[in-house]
Amino acid sequence: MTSETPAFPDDFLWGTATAAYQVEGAAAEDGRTPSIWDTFSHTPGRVLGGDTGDTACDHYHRFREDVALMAELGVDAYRFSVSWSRVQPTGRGPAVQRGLDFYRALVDELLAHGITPYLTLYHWDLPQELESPFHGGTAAGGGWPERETAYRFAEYAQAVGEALGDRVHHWTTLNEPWCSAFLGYGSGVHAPGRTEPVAALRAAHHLNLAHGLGVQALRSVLPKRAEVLVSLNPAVVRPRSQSAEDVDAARRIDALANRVFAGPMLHGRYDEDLLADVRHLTDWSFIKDGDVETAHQPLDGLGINYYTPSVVSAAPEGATEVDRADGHGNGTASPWVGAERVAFHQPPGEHTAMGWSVDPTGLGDLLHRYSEEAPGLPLYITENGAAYDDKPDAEGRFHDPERIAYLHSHLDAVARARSQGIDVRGYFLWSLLDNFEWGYGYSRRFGIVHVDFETQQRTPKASARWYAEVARTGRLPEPTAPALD
Ligand code: IFM
Repeated sequence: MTSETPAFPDDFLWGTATAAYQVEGAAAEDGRTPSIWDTFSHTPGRVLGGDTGDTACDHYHRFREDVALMAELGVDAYRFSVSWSRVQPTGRGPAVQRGLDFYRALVDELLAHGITPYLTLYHWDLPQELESPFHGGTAAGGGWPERETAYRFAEYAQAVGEALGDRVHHWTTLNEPWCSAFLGYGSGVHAPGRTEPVAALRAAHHLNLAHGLGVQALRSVLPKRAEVLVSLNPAVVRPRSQSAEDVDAARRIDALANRVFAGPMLHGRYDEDLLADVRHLTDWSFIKDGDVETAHQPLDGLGINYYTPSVVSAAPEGATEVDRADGHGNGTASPWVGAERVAFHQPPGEHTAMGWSVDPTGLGDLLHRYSEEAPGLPLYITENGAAYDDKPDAEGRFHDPERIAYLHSHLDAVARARSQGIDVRGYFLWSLLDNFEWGYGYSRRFGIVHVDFETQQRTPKASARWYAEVARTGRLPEPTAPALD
């Protein structure tokens, strides 16, 4: 029998999270121009069911209702992202007031309800103008594989910092740069949908550079007390066996999933084995003198997004098809550039509607790993949660016991890591609302609040009530669904 979950301290931060393209809608309002996700989702065959973020949860118009929902839950913080092309429609130049007004109003509404804003600058929605300009703009384009995009990001960071720095004190540069680089330019299951291995590596480097330049830009305009983070989605990579081949497969994936970002950002270096693994693809000459030093900026916290671990092995000799059960969409190209002959295996046991195995030990492992890798750096879980196929009962209520069990087991792992001395300061549940789940459209529901995408009606699920109790008491109630009215 396991011991009782340790309690969380009073100052532990309880939050919920969303991202601009997944919830805002209002895609063409108030001067916003398309991002790469608008273009991608409007391209037939890219997103399940042809779904787009045109309307999403209509958060742009309903944010006051959504903030009121958060206030009812009693959460301390809201993690949201800014749509770059709402603020800088051409991806460059001075910020547009109408775009900023929305975020200012959102932040003021949060503050009025005692909810602390955690602002993420980039959650995957690059202005289309910076990828392949189609508004007759002057941008060179090329997206993240091009160095210029990192400079554009720094300019954007500074503009948003100047506009909102008086009221937002918690900033995140990038969310999950691995997805931007390797799903966007490697497997192509995310926007902009390119399948160019070298471009994916170049993108990874320029995201590292953008992060560093972005931190510098923010620090130059924000008050001293402001905190700057980055949110990574480190993979928990487990070899299927202890054979030398499988252990090496895990090492390769660890390099491409984790160390490619944590190396420069946290340690100011790219590891030799990572560089060597893909030397047949690139000589890495796009890394210029001083880049890794720029990427290595002092941070006030590390955001960790965790959902599921990966089990890998070396692909058997002679196999023509490599198992791509890596939980990242059904693309035929591999996101694991230079490590295409690594097979991914579905761990046994329970799975969420994403097909991701439920394994809270992975979260504990990550917390231990990063507290050792980055001693002294406070950790935040900036995303964790689960998609399930929630259906209403006869009265229209949503009972989601699997999600409650998922949250319970993962929060238990966080509490135990804390009790072992790991400095985890907050937890942001993904997600406040059912929303646009990228290549899966609206078919996967991560919210603790159900959204009817026809009527935009919000209905808190049983998990919302359960989480409210966690946030109120700092303790984990039994993982049984609370009664719904
Ligand atoms: O919905 C996404 C989010 O945008 C980034 N992290 C993973 C979530 C679930 O797939």
